[in-house]
Amino acid sequence: MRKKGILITGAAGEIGDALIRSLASRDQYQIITLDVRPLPTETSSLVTHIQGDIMDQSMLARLVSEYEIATIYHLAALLSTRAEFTPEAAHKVNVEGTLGLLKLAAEQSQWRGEPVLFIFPSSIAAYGMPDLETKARFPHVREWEWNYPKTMYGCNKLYCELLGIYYSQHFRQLAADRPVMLDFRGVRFPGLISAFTVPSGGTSDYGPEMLHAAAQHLPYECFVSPEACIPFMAMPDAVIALTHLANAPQSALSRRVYNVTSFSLTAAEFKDWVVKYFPDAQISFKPDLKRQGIVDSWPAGLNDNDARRDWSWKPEYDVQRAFSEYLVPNIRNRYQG
Ligand code: AKB
Repeated sequence: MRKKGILITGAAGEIGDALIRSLASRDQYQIITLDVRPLPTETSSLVTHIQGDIMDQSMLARLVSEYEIATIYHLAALLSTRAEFTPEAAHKVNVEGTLGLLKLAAEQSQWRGEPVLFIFPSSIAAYGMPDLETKARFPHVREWEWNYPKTMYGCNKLYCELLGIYYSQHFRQLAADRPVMLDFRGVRFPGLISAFTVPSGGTSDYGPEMLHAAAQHLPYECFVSPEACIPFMAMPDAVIALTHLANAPQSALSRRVYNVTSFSLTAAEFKDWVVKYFPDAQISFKPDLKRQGIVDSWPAGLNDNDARRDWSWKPEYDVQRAFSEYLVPNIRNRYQG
């Protein structure tokens, strides 16, 4: 008998950390995590961690021989800035890694006779606004608009959404009487801000970096201009989005990939919020052409009406509450400790 489990890939990253804490507190299934890195001690005691590469097919085969995977949260990815330095390596991890897991999930769905739930965090990087004037004219982009990503990471995310939809509709049947497909669901996240971890390799990182630097009394040079504007979300809301989408009845879903968002800020407004709580913060602006270009190509805001209607998505943290109740108290605690 295989043990039932939930698999989280890329578990040592920012979303992984928050998701493990949330699932471990209420899920009855065993949580199996996978990452090329070890997990921090605080979360490693909550799960069974496998240190390995999602590209390692024999490791994945061993995994499914031991566990019946009911749900996969596939978080592993090289983020937008890092992916621009090594685009082909990013393609390997982001696309080939996802393809391997989708195939595994599709096969497992047929063996189980029940769909494996495949939850995929996508990104605002799946969009590509052609210029700043168009970005200003479309402040709340819908899921099907401006799907012209400009980064390798954005191309990877958009394509993997399509692969997920493909695998949930077509798969070579292993047996004629078991035409069960996987259940693929994705969310397009804005820039995420955690009080407990600092991001690395992304382009929305300037927001959280500004805040974490200020809390440590460190000067910070922001790599985009004060006018640069994108949507953001506090990490607890990202976990709520993933778990609520996972728990939604399939009959309620009118699409497979949903926008979710919370608040949009320019880099100057982000700085103002940081300075409100850390008045001695030393934040200056020195735009990096390449990273500025990436942020300029992302929408200033998302329309998440479909998520709100279909599975009652609603962020708990607006900008005021995110700073005053989640970010600032926890970050202060972290660095004072
Ligand atoms: C990144 O900056 O690459 C990510 C994202 C917006 O998906 N945080």
